[in-house]
Amino acid sequence: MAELEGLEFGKSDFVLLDEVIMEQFMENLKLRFEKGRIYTFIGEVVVSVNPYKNMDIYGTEAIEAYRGRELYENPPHLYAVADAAYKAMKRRAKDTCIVISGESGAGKTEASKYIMQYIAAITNPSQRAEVESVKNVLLKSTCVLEAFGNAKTNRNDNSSRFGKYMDINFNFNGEPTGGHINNYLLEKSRVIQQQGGERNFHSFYQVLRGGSNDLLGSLHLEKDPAIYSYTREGAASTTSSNDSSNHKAVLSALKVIGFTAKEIDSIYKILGTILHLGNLEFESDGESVQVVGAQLVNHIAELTRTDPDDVSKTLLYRTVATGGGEVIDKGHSEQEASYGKDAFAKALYERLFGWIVSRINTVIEVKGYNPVLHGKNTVIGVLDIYGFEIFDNNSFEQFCINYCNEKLQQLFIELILRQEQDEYQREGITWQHIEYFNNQIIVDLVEQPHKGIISILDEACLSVGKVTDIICLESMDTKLGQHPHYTSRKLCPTDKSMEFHRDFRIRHYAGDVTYSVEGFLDKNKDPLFQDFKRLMYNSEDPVLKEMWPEGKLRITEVTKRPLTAATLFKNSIIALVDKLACKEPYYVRCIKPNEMKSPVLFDDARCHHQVAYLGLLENVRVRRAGFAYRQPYARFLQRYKMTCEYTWPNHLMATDQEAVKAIIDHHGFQSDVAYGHTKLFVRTPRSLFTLEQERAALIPILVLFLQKVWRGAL
Ligand code: AD9
Ligand code: MG
Repeated sequence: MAELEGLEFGKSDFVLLDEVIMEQFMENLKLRFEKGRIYTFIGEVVVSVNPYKNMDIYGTEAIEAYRGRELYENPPHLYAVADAAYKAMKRRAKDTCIVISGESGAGKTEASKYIMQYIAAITNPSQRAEVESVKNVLLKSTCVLEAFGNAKTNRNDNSSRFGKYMDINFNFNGEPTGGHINNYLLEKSRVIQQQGGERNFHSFYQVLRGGSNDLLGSLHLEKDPAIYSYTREGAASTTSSNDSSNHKAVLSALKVIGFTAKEIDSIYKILGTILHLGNLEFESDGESVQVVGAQLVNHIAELTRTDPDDVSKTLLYRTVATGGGEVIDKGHSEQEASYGKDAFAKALYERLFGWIVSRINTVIEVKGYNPVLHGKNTVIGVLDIYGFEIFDNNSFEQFCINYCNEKLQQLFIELILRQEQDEYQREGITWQHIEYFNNQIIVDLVEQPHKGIISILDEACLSVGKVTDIICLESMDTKLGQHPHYTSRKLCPTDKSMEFHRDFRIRHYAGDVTYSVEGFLDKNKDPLFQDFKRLMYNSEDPVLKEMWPEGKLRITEVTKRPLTAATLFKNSIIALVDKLACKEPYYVRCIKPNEMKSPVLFDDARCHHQVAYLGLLENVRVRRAGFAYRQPYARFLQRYKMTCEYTWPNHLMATDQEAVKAIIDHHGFQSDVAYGHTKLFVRTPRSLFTLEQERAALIPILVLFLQKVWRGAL
């Protein structure tokens, strides 16, 4: 429970609500938002409302106020939760994690940055150079990954288009010794196409608008993003950040992290290649297909350090192995060639992104660690992943993103309950189970082997013969038609809001989303002609070559069918959840106050909806139905001993627990508490209010008394 702020700011912890009902929850949330109090606790969970304006609550002074303090000693803040995770890790040698969730634009990425900044600020007081360097790389990596992995969407100007989980490793002294970043499914379809009003990844606009004339000259690029097919849609849309100055920041961050000049050069050459690929066109004379504009092919060959003839050939032909083991070149149709180059552009970007992440990982990985010499190495994990999203047109990417959010919601429910149950069990206290909506049913709808949507998609992708998106949808309709969270227009003809034969709808925990099935199979299969892989593997640029190791296989050697995109994603998210589940979790639940990015608008209905689906009310109930407040005996005694004559200034009892019991008995709170092995548990906040009020009233009297003692008046 946080230190009581003035009542005009509302309740700083939702467990202090008089009644745990939606009206009171919303009233408190709104009041606090309007008063500029964007954070509120539910016990150890921080509920955060995006302020959409700069707040004067971060930085050195604030960090100092939270450093090493207990949660209830300061107003709610991200720093408080970061400190709690850090303290638990340090004091109890526990691996902890901070999971930041909420829908797109709710403030997760900003929160993760403040948390990282806090952890960096409170560690390494002796400024050891190697620790400083690890911290610096961790902080700078954010800037680079945002440039390459974020983009403007219609929900958020700086939307994360990849999931990020960062482990920070600490030595027994609590100093960071390294880290590791896992990235999850980059939304690579954005490289070639964006919805109206959206942009491609920031990196493209940054290099075009901020790159020096020399750099752009060497890449054969012009400054204007409208010239390039892949950046045209977003060329006119503005974001709150400045592409040109961000380019310089990214360049400097790359250098600080330790990317060599050659590597940086390769990164920009790949961006240039992608932009040129976007402008390639093909024409057919009825017999064969040609590239329009040989100049672009030359640019691509130059930037990728490959032979122009090889580039042309790869764009226009594919090598196929015949049944007899023969290898022939088969010419593409115009459509195939165009499809092939788009797939190549997407793959180039995805590989680039993956390579950047792994390159950062090699710099920050813990080196020379020896558990015998260095003691237990502990970890704080920070998860910032793309939030739940609903667009006008939702495709395969939204399906994956929303499935991932279902999994995280599952984890929240389980961990929050499990954590409580564990604590009561550990402390020898009995408690009553609380009902909550378990979204496992939706998780199963998506991921269940043989029956779930991913399985059905995979089956369609792997079957021989032409299976279209529509045929796949029919299969889903047949198999899932009865599922309470699945609807198709075909099965529910009265629902006019869906297309008759193209859409299906999932009733997600956070709302209904209608997905257009068009493109699902292709995105799931994610094909790329082998010839592109071989072209890249044969590049003279060692960086590029390193990104395409499987290009060394000859066509006859490629036999294994790769896993589909959805299955790969599912496996990675299951692994992520396992990783999180074995750590002590800390939660930040972000809420988006409105759709207009306004700092003053609290849209009641939108906020109400988020509070409901995030299960925040249940969270308060769980926290309260058990015990709203718990504290180790020594700390409780320290704070309230002045309210009881038997404990002030010191007690004579055998244990702190007995002294605490004396305070509780003195106030008549016996029926409101339970005694654990190491902590006191208080059921309702009222008893605590009384103690707090009494303490507040006593402090001035005590101060006066002490002053008199010092002056010798007594
Ligand atoms: V997404 O799922 O990646 O699309 P996020 O990450 O939840 O989303 P983000 O952190 O990017 O949202 O926040 C969106 C915007 O809100 C930021 O670009 C800021 O302009 C604004 N924001 C969020 N949090 C804060 C804050 N604590 N202070 C000021 C904020 N502005
Ligand atoms: Mg984000």
